[in-house]
Amino acid sequence: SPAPHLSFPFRGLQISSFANRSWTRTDGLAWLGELQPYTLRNESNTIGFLKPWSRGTFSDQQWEQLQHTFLVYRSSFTRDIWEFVKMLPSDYPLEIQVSGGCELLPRNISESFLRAAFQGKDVLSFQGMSWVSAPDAPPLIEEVIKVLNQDQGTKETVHWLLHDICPELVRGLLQTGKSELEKQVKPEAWLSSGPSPGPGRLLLVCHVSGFYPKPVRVMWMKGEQEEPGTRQGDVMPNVDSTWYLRVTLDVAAGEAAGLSCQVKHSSLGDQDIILYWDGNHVS
Ligand code: 7LP
Repeated sequence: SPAPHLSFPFRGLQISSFANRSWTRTDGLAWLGELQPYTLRNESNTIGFLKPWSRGTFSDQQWEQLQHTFLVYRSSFTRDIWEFVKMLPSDYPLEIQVSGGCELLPRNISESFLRAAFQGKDVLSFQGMSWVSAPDAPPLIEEVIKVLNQDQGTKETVHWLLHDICPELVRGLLQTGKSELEKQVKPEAWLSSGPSPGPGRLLLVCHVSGFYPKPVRVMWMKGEQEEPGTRQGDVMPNVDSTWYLRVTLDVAAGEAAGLSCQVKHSSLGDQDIILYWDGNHVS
């Protein structure tokens, strides 16, 4: 099995809650792949570095400038929304979520995005050099867009953050965080039976735990063939920042023997884990 292509999308997230005319808060956080290097809490005026490698290759002076940009943005954003709300027929509480980021692609290309959601629905995004409304955005968003598009300075700053700063930041983080980002931890796997799905039926359960990173493929097999009834659970976190998954199969009691559970994970290379159901797993 070919090693899955490692990709590390960078995503900055902003969560702003406006509870009523006087109570609001804005929190920010950022992810690189599965890891969270930054936080910017409402109570704080400094970007929190959550990893020893969070600085990347930027200088202290560059971080000062970025932090200043985000603090100005946070207070301007909050003031703008108070003003918009006065003009618009919308009522409290308001939730605004903004997400933006980038991903480095092969051939030195990078892809960036920025979009905002209002009350949980996408309403606008930044495309090229201007703000555009999302399909099915409420009409009031057109007014917001008109105002936003008149601010050339902000559009230039957004473009700079998305297309210059973001890819450069990620390039640095991939160097300074390399060992943690490329960490590989092998899963262990075991079989059990679950609650009987009905008379004469068995629920076979294949548990896979302790793996990192998250992508994994687990299948119930009959010989070389994947069993069509295989049901994947959700990948759940362990406390030690590894992952856990269970995959089940509902079979007639007489047909369980000879079935196997196959686990493919990047940490295993080509050495898939294969466990055979031998009838001794009945709980
Ligand atoms: C940085 C520029 O959120 C997500 C990162 C965006 C970084 C933008 C900035 O802070 C604000 C201040 O601009 C003024 O000073 C600048 C220099 O510091 C320039 O000179 C600029 O020309 C000058 O105007 C500016 O106030 C801006 O408008 C802040 C907010 C911009 C913004 N837009 C996207 C998200 C909006 C989502 C709204 C959705 C909504 C709104 C209302 C009801 C429902 C839904 N610029």
